[in-house]
Amino acid sequence: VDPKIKPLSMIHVSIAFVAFIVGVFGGLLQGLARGGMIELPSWLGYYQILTLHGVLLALVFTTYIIFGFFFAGMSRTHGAFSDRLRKLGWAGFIVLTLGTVICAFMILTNQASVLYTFYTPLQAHWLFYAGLVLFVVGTWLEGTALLAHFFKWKKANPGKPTPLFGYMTTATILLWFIASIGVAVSVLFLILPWAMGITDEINVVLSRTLFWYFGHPLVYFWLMPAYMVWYISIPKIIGGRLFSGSLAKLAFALFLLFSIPVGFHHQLMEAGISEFWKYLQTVLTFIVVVPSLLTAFSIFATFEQTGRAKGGKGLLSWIKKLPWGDARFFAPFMGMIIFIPAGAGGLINASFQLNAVVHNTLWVVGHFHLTVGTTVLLTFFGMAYWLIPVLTGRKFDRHANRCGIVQTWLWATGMFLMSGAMHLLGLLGAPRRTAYTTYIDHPQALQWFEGIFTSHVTVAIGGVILTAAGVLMFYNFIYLGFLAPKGQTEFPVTPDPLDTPSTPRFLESWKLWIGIAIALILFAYTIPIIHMIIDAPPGSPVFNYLIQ
Ligand code: HAS
Repeated sequence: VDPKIKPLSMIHVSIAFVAFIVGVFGGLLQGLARGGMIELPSWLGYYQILTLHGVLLALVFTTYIIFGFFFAGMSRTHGAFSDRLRKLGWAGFIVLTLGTVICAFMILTNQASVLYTFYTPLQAHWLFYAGLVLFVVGTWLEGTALLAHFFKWKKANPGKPTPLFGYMTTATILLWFIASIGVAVSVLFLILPWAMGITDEINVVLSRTLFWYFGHPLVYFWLMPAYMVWYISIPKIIGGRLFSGSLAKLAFALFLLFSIPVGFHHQLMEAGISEFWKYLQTVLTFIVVVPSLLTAFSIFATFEQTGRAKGGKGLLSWIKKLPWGDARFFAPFMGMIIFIPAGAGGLINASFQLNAVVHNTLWVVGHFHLTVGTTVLLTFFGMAYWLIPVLTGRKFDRHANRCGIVQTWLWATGMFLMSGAMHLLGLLGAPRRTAYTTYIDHPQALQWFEGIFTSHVTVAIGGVILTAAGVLMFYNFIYLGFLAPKGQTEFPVTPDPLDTPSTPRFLESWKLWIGIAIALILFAYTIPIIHMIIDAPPGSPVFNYLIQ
């Protein structure tokens, strides 16, 4: 990794872990309060803590660690950044951080307790939304630096197959750019004017639709970098090579196409969108599962290929040849295993009728604690075990490894209890996002929630174990960043897959992928959005003023 980019990458990772530990304690307080085990002091609101927890972990931790990873990885695989692009990266970081600080301040002072989806008609102080705008603009600047670095490499290496890291970073950043336009339009044209008192009403269904146009690809913005660790780093860590580069590139191209025109699957229970468009986006949702299935196949094949090359025989005994004692492998592996039930839960959510059972219940909270909270986070932890020492010139030694293995077991156990109980409670009808934990003392509801596993207490116990795991992870960050012995650590990158020279040319055609992505978005969204604008009560959002 280019020494000049290391400080930029490390400052991203450091802010990510500071946000992480504060977010973890926010989660603990919130879980204990919801379980009825503590009462929050009068100056601290349930929804305030819930917003802090969601924003710090789902938005701040993920975004910072992803950009830290991208800057380091792009310099490792595509050479050093030019001074100009590095400065652009720093400029983006400053804007992003200014936005983060403003948002955090508004949440901490209870002026933005609107949860991480900032759903209207909940309203925050306008400064919170201004902070969000800066946050997004910061990521655009950083993303531009990364894309420019990639296309500079392409220009200097005509005809060469693109290294996987650059291909996947580009797909992820393009996805982010296209998706974040939705939230930018919603905040700038609908929410900010309303929060500032310029308009006195807001088109709720339109603002939520623009949010989910962004919100669903957001989850793939978290998942794709985790998949990059699986595709690019894990094969090297286990001593093998990735099974197929073409398949990996195809999976990322498919994510770019299909992860945006699916936002309605978060709004299946909402009025104001006709059934046809909901159905269409449900079908597209089932298509976006395909790249994850391709990934499951590729990674399993990589494991088997490597295990057999190391002498593993028989149907399954090659599994023994994988490095089970290495936390850099074990943490992401646990993430993969947990993604199997987590993904199945996603398919249940996406099924139109079943969504009626689970929507707005604790089931959904269980779903995203397994997906982003376990699969993605355990993968990022596994990545941190080598990325931090790479950036600080230290060694991932036995002590750090042991902590990593214990951390993984603790995190997985805590999540099993917490998310498992959340799923079951959700099926029994326990609502999400509510401080009314006694259900107005309704005897039957309380009876349902008094099982061993179907209990808010189990959720809280899981939360306590997760907090211990979070503290251990933060300790590992401090240890690897500042205390571990000095030395060389490798940024693991798979040797080129054997099919690299025969990668189909069309996979590298970004214009084609962007064109199809835009066509699909226009198809899935144009007519419903026109309806939302025409059917809205006159005088609500700025858009309506414009068309009258
Ligand atoms: Fe989701 C709600 C549907 C994936 C995150 N999701 C959420 C929310 C979040 C979230 C945060 O359709 C809540 C938003 C809110 O606050 O309201 N989700 C899906 C579907 C998928 C899916 C179809 N979600 C994710 C991922 C997330 C995430 C990934 C974060 C990173 N989700 C929904 C729906 C809702 C929803 C509805 C709305 C619910 C409602 O009503 O509110 C799919 O992408 C899942 C596909 C995945 C698979 C699994 C593949 C397995 C793999 C592992 C392989 C293992 C190996 C190891 C290789 C089919 C890749 C094997 C080795 C051995 C040796 C054994």
